[in-house]
Amino acid sequence: MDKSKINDPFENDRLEKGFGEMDDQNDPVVMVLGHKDVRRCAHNWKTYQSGAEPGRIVIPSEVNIRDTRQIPFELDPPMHGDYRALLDQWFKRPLEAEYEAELKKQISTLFDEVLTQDKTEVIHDFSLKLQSRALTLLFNVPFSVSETWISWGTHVFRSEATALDASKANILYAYIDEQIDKSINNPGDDFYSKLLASQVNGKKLTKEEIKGIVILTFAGGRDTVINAVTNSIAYFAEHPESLERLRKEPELTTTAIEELVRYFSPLTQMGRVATEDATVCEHAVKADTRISLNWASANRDAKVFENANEVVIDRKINPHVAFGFGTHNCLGATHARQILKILIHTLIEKVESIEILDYKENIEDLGDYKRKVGFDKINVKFNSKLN
Ligand code: EMZ
Repeated sequence: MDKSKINDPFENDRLEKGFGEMDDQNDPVVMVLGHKDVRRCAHNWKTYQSGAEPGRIVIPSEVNIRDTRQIPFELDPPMHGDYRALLDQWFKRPLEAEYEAELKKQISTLFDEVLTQDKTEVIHDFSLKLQSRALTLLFNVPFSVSETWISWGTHVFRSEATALDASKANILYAYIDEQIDKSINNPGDDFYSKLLASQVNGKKLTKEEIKGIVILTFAGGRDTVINAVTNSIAYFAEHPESLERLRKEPELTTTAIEELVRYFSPLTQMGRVATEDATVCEHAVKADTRISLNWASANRDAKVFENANEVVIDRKINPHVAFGFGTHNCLGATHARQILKILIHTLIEKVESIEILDYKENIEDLGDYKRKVGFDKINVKFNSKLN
């Protein structure tokens, strides 16, 4: 029953001192580990800023492979709010009935594909396809475009050989430039055209700003969604009793999703840069050094979550921070939650059981801390409900 488990390597340090330390390309990070402290620091955007050098608040830092500022997440208030207000409308579209119906169709078709197979490699043959195909709805572009996105693999900045892959990043940048130019010449109903026609504070967005928004849309919800989907499949493979419970009580789905997202915490942490000398958990943090808001650790804080290391699918009170906290909470959360909801509903409808055949874990290396975030590969057999 251990295959779907996600460890919590931060527990000791969270209990003993409340923070952890790691190096990242000679730019050290003080990780804030407790739920209360994470929320407090996330709130304090004046001292812990997001609008630092582009790429620096990401861990591993992307300063060497990216000059474009990702918007809105690498901006601070009040500018952040101005862009966020524009984007929020677009990113709430997954709640529309037509969008939901299309997503349902996509996920249903994908299940029909894998249910005929003796063996399915979930990452590449299920989750990556699901994520890329669903993204065509968010971009409002033709379904066929997803083929190109699938060919980029699970992360747009990382490859198997290297944690930061500049040549891979350049493929994405060139692609986005091309799509923006296409929409300039031939405007339509797609996301690029929408952004080109938008204004923030009475000014049209620049091409560079649009590029920053689009990079975030591609990169921010990619490996995170893929891991959330894959980890959910692994969890239901090992916990048929949870699948049965949801079959009987489908109204529990929303609660179950929040719990799975808390437990998996697909994005371990997000950085901030201190604008002044500060103190975190009695630990001095110098101006212009980094802290991180460790969502994964906060989500296992026993002061807040009873049985924090277990998936309790009917957990009643669940103030998790898996989608971040405060003004920067995840822009793609509505889309991600819809994906997981339809994934679970379709699973209930079509799948009897899932067997894990073999797998290789994906372990994030954070110096002293090794955290499983999901799988590099995992072969399963999906058994159809009609059999
Ligand atoms: C950045 C980040 C955003 C970063 C909410 O997270 O996700 C990472 O996967 C990307 O590499 O560039 O978009």
